[in-house]
Amino acid sequence: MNFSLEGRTYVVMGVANKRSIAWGISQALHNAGARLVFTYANERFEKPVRDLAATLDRDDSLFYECDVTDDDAINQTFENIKNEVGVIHGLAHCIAFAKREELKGEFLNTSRDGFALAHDISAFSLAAIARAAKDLMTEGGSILTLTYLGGERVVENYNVMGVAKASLDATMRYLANDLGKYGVRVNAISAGPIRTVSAKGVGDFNAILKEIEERAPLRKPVNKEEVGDAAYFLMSDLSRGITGEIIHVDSGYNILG
Ligand code: N5H
Repeated sequence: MNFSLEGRTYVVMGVANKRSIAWGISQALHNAGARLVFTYANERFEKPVRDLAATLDRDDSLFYECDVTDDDAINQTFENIKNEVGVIHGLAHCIAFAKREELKGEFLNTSRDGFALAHDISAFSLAAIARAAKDLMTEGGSILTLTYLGGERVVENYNVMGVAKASLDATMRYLANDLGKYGVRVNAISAGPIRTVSAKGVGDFNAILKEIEERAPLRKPVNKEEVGDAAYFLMSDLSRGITGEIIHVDSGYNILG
């Protein structure tokens, strides 16, 4: 069995900075020998992504802007990737968005357009991307998305993003069912709280981490390297029997009542 990812190419969508879980995933896949293709939402993220990729000891990474709210942009991006590399072996979807003002207070106050926007970017985009990426996965593949416990149960302040994650989880399972016959697996990692750009502006993040330190079975928050290693497992042949699954990389926090 092949533990190495040498000779394989993986698309990573959603690196924002060095703290990003997407960057932890990129590093783990790179260390396993993979070639990486990065996509970013708009030009604001181009330089940070290129600068981070430049720290990797290989120079064949590729970079594409991809606005996931735009079907034409998605199709064009994967057309470009196809023309450049031909085949991809996996994709990490590390993309979510909700209006900052709807990530506090009561879910009850969620707006119609805020609900639609959160679902469009955080859940539907996985389906749109899977459809475009499937044609490049001619040797089978592994699609991975990032979810959070707030999609399974109520987590204070997560609000519309929790509802979008529930949709993402179901989207992941339906895609796993559709794509299994092509040898393409689709899974999610449910990471514990990590201080990323997503968590920026979350007032009581210290309190959230303290709760993990006191109550999670492993008594410590997880880091992006731990998520990266689980992603490597899901991208490798070691996980060849797993699809439609949510793997919690959260120090065991989700088992608590
Ligand atoms: C219960 C919590 C704390 C509440 C935090 C919710 C975080 C939700 C994630 C979304 C993706 C954050 C988000 O959309 C922020 C935007 O409104 C503003 N930020 C941006 O526009 C920046 C510049 C760009 C880069 O961000 C995006 N997304 O495009 C959950 C926490 C304990 C765990 C957590 C932080 C979960 C998570 O889903 O990230």
